[in-house]
Amino acid sequence: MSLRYLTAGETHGPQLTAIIEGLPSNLNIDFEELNFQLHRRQKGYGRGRRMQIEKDQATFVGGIRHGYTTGAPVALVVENNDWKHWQKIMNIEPIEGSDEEKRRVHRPRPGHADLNGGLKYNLKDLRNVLERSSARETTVRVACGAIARQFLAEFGIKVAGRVLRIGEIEAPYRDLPIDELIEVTEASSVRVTDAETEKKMEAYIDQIKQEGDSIGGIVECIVEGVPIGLGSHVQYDRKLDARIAQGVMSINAFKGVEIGIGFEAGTIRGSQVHDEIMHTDERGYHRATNRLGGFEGGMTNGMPVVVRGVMKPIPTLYKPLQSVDIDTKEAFSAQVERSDACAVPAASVVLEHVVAWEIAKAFLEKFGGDSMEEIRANVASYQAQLENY
Ligand code: EPS
Repeated sequence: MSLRYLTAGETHGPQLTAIIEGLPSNLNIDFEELNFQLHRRQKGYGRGRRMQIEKDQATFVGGIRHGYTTGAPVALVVENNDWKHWQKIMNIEPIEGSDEEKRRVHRPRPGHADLNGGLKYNLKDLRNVLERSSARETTVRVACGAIARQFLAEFGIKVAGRVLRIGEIEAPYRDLPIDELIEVTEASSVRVTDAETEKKMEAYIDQIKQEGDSIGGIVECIVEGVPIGLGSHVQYDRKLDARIAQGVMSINAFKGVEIGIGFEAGTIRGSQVHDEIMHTDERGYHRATNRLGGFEGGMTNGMPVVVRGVMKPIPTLYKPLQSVDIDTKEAFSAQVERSDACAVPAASVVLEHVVAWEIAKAFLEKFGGDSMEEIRANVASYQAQLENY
């Protein structure tokens, strides 16, 4: 059975819940490290007031005993502190009260799921759509990804992320060793690698916020230590780069994904794109460059996996956009809602965890076993096969 998870929960409901199926037994879970990843997602310059209310922590309610997975489904919850302000509005049982008291939403925000979801599910209160479509859900996706990340770390695989652009401000690209990249971006309020860009981005976000607007950007994830041969060329749904692309596109507000140089590959010649093959006793087969971002034929080639994604500006704006009231069909200017002016640094953390998840899933498909011991033995045997090739 392949690794999978499902999530449930609303942004202003009591909690978010995830069930993970397919983890091997005897994986040691570092709870502090997992909560640190949740904390990283909450940070970043440009976040709104909600992040001051939440202190995300995962509580495990199944599948782990004395710090180790048992092979059973892992169930976890992250509570929403903000729920205490929303108990009546989000009540599960029917309650008496006016539309206002229930904070019924009848004015869809352009760029959100509100209108499509309302029409599709025949819901006259668009809150039923927006509560679930909120990016709050990425909290538990990061929790699941953080477990994938700990699994990958057992095999020397490391994951890093960074912000490449926020609106008009592009960060200079610094090629840093992965540990340094992790350290430097962690110290930055906008997850970039230099202080000058950080200052420029902060000032830019302030300006955007002051103007009642929001801004998106481009983020990158790098995964190092991935073995050759995860994914497969033989079937469309086994190509790992394609599965990563799907994962990335499912992150709230993401509108595009690139592997390696991505779209630039359509603007330059083949001789400038493809990575030449080398071999040394020390490194075995490797590539002279890594323009293809660690993938050829839908399979990893042993070079770092490099994935980029673009996030559109958050659609909840203080500056109103034109929309139509679903009760009256009359035009109105969307109402003001609490929001983040910029969530790009947080999105970079989400990207890391979504990519880590897909890689862990493919890793388990290749080296699958029911326990960590069985997987380790399978990895060792494959490594011996590569060495004798
Ligand atoms: C979000 C709206 C804001 C964000 C939220 C995503 O929440 P609220 O409606 O409560 O102000 O803070 O993000 C999170 C809560 C989070 O944990 O990232 C949206 O509409 O997508």
